Amino acid sequence: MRPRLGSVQLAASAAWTLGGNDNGAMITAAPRLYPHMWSWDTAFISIGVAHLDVDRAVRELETLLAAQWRNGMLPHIVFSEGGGYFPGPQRWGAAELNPDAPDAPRTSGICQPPVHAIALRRIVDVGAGRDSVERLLREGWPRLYRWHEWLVRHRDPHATGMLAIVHGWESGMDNSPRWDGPYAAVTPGSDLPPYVRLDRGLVAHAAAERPSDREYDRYLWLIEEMRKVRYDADQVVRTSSFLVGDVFVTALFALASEVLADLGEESGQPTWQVRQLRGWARRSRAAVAAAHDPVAGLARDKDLRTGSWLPTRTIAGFAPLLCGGLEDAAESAMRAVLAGPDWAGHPDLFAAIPPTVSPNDPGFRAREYWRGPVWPVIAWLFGWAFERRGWLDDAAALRAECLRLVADGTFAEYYHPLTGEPLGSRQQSWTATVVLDWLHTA
Ligand code: 2M8
Repeated sequence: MRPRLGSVQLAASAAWTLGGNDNGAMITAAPRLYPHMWSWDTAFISIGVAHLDVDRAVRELETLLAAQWRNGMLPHIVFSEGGGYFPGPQRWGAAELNPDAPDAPRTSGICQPPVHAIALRRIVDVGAGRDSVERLLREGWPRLYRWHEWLVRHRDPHATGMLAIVHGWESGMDNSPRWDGPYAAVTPGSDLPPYVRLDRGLVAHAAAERPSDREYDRYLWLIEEMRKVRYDADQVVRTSSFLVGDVFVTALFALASEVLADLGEESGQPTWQVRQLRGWARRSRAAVAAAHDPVAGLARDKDLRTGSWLPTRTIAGFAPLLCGGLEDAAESAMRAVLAGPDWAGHPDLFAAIPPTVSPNDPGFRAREYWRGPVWPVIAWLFGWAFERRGWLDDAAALRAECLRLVADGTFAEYYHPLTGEPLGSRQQSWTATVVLDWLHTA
């Protein structure tokens, strides 16, 4: 029988989890598997921490922003002093190879989805008027603006508004079947330096729950390709054997640019920058709408190396619901698909939450990382966007189902969609923090 904590116990246990992951300098993504700061994890972490201690939430975002590269990129990992994760700073070699990378703290050389403006919004709403929040708006907003500008400048190679990623890790959905096609064209060279994975020893059933060694070879090979061009942003886009227009990242960018524009307007940031953000949001929203496949009813990524649309059906196909932009009929149809028997309404689900891949899909793997399990943090994003779009009943239903899923208090990295079994890492910070946000905003 699964334990089921009440809300007070659940909130206390989430706060305790975060305390345990706090190494003094940062709240790490997870205690054993991820003992460093991950870019989009930190955005979600600061959202939940805002309900416990606004000043600490501000500090988390500030710590991440302080590691911003001089060219504007927000790196996907900010390394803590400790080791315990591969690939670590030596393998990336970012500071040695690129003058824009900070020497301290050490960082990786790629980025992650731009959800940080959403975190700033929540922090401002929870802690408006506090000195720390005012400081974050004054000093953090321009940094976030530069981050968005970096994405437009370097990651929109065809100037369509569709943002490109150069590594599956940049999507945050590492081994999603979305990337199987593009990764098939990545051929690790014989000069791939040897390596030892650390993640396999840290997850109970690594063979079933983590990406395969074959996948890791490709992940590591892409880093070698980037090292060869010294992480020069434009050269990376020209030379990487993986270059994909990511519809989910693009939708998040459109949404976050709109949110950042609102915050800029409210806090007296330069009008031209606010206007520019709205323009970027408009363009990326249009790119997301253009990626909609009217036959399948979902939006697609695009392999920018081959020019082909990628028809793989995953949770990312619902990206237009995050940022809007579809015609009414297409949007209603998409909402019906999300609630229907292939997704959140699948009769065998433990809770009515859309999994990363539909259980009806031949590629569905209930335990395997981004190939089937449920990620509470992704559900949080949809819920947050639904609320913003006025779909309050949908948002409330999703929140209730998520709280049922996580009521065991393990704050797993992800969950088995059919049994609710916790999988991957335990005491994962972003799971604890979205739970806190759900409990505090109910
Ligand atoms: C996972 O990604 C890292 C690589 O960045 C890994 O598997 O080692 C993903 O779930 C990613 O979205 C997340 O940010 C990170 C830390 O939680 O773990």
